[in-house]
Amino acid sequence: MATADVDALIVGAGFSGIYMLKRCRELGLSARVIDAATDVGGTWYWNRYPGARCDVESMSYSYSFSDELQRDWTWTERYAQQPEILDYVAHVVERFDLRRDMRFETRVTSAAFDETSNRWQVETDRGDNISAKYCVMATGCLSTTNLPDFRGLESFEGDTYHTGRWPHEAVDFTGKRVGIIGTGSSGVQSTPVIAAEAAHLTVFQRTPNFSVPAFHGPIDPDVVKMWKTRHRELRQHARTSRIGDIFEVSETSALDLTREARDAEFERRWGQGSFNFLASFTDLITSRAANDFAVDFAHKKIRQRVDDPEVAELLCPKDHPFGTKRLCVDTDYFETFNRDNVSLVDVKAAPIEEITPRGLRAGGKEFELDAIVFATGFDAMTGALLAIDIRGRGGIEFKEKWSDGPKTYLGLAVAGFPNLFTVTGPGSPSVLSNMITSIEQHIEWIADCMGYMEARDLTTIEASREAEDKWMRHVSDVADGTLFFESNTWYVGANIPGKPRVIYPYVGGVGAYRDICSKIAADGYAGFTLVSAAEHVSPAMGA
Ligand code: FAD
Ligand code: N01
Repeated sequence: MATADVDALIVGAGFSGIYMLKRCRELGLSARVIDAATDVGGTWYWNRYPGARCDVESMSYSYSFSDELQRDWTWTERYAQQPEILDYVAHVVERFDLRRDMRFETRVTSAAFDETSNRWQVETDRGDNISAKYCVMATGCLSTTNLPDFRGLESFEGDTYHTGRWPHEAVDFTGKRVGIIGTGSSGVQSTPVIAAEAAHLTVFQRTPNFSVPAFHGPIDPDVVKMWKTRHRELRQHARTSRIGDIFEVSETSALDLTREARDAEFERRWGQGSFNFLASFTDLITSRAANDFAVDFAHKKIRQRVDDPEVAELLCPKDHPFGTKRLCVDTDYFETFNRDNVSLVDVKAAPIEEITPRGLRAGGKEFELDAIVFATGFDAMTGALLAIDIRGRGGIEFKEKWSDGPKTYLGLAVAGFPNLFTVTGPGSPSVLSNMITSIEQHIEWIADCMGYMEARDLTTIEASREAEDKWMRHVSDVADGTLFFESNTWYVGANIPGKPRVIYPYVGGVGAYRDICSKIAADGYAGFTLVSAAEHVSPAMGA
């Protein structure tokens, strides 16, 4: 592919890129997918750490676009493990014969919009030069790992791992003293599994996290039967819901009930596992008073699960409202701290000073370790996009345009960057939802848009600056009505030094967002400028 000319160039071979390719084919467009990985899967290719699995239930965490696919594929567990999800992704790719238009072990390094040809010129680290009418960034919200700049890291004589770049070979911690830094979803999932294998596990915790029990196990055959017979109705429900899944929606404020009634409802939801608890009341994310009830309830649960009261207190999150940092869903996370071979170190009180050849020093004390696991997360939502040198009209750079925080129209398009689409980009619900629902909505919207353009012989579509500004104000206004800014999280860019402090996802909900996007399309892509070949005047002609 040293030089190529395609209708659509798609960056990323995860759930997004795979479905985008399928939809491009259906439109009769030539398309290529490029990924830096050696194979398909995106998140599920890179995150192979012990205990990695989805925490949206398997039946929902899968494509809905094909009735046959949904009927034929059967998950084995309530929350599928990483290898099973990867098998599923590979199955989809083979089933729809998508692999022949994919290229791996290739990183897209730059994409520049050529105003003369009205096409994107894309370059890779292998020297490819691809010309494309459309450029779809399916680069993932959580694909650029964050490895903090720990002093002395290079000097460590043991093994180091990042959860988001886990090796393909089996890692054996038997007999080893392992340290894990990070207590987000990756840390919470891997800690119990590593603890069961290692001689000793030290968990270095800066901020404790709220976590709800998964109640994980083999998938219930009745649930499978229900989904297989009612999948159209259930998926439609998910698409119009707030978080892209089929939770029972509460219509009650936590403030309207007596303490007994409120706790009974919390208890019922807790017992259902996963994100059901977050949907207990209408106002957990908008009212501090309502949220405090959830905080108290979750603290009570931690104290019940952890034997040592001092350790339990350390594990109780007290500096942020419930659900404003990505909620974890765990299997035996808190109980793991009851094991003799596990210790918890508070690195907020005594920060990590350096990595040493023999371990890690925090608060003046050296912890001797044979291996360190960095469960330190990602440069979320913008990291992968800003790692590519993207230049739009007049050579304007993405980096420059987003220096104060991302600016998009609907999280899908960027003014000054015609025919470029960002799948689940900043300013869309993406990471605050069942992402497969959000991915499908974006891909279908983009494909419909491409179809609209092709049918009318249009050359470019570009978000207007006014529409973009208005959308960003809306994204910010909606977030202002919530508790999200009360947390130091990657949702607001707080985990990466120097990252602009704004709200990255759209918190208005999946269903409401879908309606907005659909209306914009139905109105002839309101807020976008669409130009036909005949209307384009070459800049070379001095227009
Ligand atoms: P990704 O899967 O991230 O794929 C993006 C791909 O783009 C990657 O393969 C990357 O290599 C490639 N890429 C990026 N930049 C370049 C470049 N410049 N050149 C070439 N290739 C490039 N979401 C949920 O809704 N439910 C869950 O239960 C859930 N579990 C998760 C568990 C983990 C461990 C993680 C990290 C995330 C989880 N997510 C979950 C979010 C998950 O990222 C999405 O659900 C989904 O898999 C994203 O798919 P994607 O195709 O958009 O992006
Ligand atoms: O990353 P995170 P993650 N010193 O950013 C700590 C999805 N996901 O990979 O909170 C000490 O959440 C940091 O501490 P603090 C999901 O969307 C889903 O776990 O910043 N500690 C934090 O504890 C999730 O939200 C699943 O104080 C440092 C941790 O590292 C997203 O991916 C599974 C530090 C990072 O937590 C990211 O999750 C996995 C430092 N210098 C991931 N720097 C499912 O279950 C960072 N930390 C579906």
